[in-house]
Amino acid sequence: MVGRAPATWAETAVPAGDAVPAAERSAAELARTAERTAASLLAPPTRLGDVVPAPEQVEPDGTADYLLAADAVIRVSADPAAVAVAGQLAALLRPPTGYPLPVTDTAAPVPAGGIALVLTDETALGAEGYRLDIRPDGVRVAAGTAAGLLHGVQTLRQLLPPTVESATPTTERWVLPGGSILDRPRYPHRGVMLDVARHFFGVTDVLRVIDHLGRYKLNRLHLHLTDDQGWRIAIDSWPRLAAVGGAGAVGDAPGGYYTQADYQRIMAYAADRYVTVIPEVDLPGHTHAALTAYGELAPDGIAPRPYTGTEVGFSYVDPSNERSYDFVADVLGELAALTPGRWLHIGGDEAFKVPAEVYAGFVDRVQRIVAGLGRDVIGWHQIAPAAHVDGRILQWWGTTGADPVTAEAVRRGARLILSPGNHAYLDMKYTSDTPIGHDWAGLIDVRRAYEWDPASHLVGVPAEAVLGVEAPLWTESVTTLAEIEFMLFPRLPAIAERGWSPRKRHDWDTFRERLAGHGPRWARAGIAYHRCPGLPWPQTVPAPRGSTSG
Ligand code: TNX
Repeated sequence: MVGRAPATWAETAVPAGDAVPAAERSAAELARTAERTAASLLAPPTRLGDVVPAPEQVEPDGTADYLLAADAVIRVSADPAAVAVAGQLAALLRPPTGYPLPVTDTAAPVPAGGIALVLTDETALGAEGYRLDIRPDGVRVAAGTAAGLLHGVQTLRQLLPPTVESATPTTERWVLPGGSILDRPRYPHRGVMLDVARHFFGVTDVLRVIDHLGRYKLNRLHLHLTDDQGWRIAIDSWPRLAAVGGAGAVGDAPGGYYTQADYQRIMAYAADRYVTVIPEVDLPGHTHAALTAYGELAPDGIAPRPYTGTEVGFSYVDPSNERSYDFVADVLGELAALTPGRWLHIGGDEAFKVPAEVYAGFVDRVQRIVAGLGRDVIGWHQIAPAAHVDGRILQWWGTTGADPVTAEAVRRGARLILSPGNHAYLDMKYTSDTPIGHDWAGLIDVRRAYEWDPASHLVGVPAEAVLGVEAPLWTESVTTLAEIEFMLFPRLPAIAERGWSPRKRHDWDTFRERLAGHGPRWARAGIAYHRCPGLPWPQTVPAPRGSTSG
């Protein structure tokens, strides 16, 4: 058994080391000890309740810590999806520990020793829940699904010392705090939107964002694939969309687009991590890039020059032209064929130049095209006035907390994803001196990202209509992966906790402590997080790449 860690990390003394006098140790051993000492000083011992998002139930047992040994085995139920999750656990733990951690699928009913991932028929755990038991003689993650097992694995990762984020072997006592966790999500939809249209981000950047979602148990990646400045997905039946419409971006930035093979790589990577990708083709507005490629869709029939500014609301495909519906059907048809998930997002925001009735008629037709493809439609809340179709979802991005038209659409059967601009828009600046970002929806510091309740946010909308939360990152001013990370961290985990944890577990005072404790993990993982003022960041962490001090 492993001794209990001190109550606060400020009390952590430099480890006494083992019994061998320093003079007798090899230089390599000393170096390793020094590294371990530094690592221990950088991070407090992790407690069972230090998880973000906060688990539903946490029962620490100070007598039951588990020490991961060099010869530990990962045992897993003989199910291909569960075995794949065990492989992901091994892939997370092998680099920092240097341990072999073989995966074996000879799971006994109550496996002894090592880490066991067990599929159970415990229905209370639902589609994504898990139960975690940490005892001196072994660790057990149980879930009804492989997705639940993976969430349990992410919790385990957070409970190990921050050096678990190292890419190379580190000398460390790989201790997990003893006790039990029972955990299930509050909402089924917990997402991030990435705008790859204003600035283009390549496949590897998107895969890294998917990893970030996984850390915080988010399960939807909404890709904003098209906008005035760029069209980012190859469509075989309309090849100039990407070839011509994808050439530019905001300002002088290079354009780009995903080939269908690129897109499928993203789909496969996301699927392996139980993240569903929701592709968005923004219609009928935000379509200038498409019009540069196919002038026949423009109201005046003339292809405009590319647009590299950041104004909105000026472009639209012509709703009175039948070719526009061929275009929509072809594009959405190809996307549906490439996308395993159940949803297609049709945008619908800021079509300021299309009269309301014409707009509603256009959205009606596009919704029927989506239904004809066997998918459920999502649109920004501006599509509310259009007819109801089964499974219709509106994404609220307003800042007022009240909208009778959206509430009425909900009464007609629509459900809601909440992305309130004044809490969940991660393109907003943290403070007025944040170097990138907008402020039209206000300044959003971590506390503002955290303190709102999805269930009661929108007046006239019952809690049962809310499917979950989503944090959009528009990229007019975001140009690199480091800038993406700067805007996401530390606010994304705040939104994740809103979406995952039960209402009763939301608490700013404990959240800010838990969150700041993740700083050393992000630093180790090379995440360019924003060390924003107001959080109790451990002071000794070296400033991470690309972050500002605070
Ligand atoms: C509004 S929110 C937009 C986007 C901009 C964003 C900037 C929404 C559905 N449309 O086109 O990028 O503001 O914050």
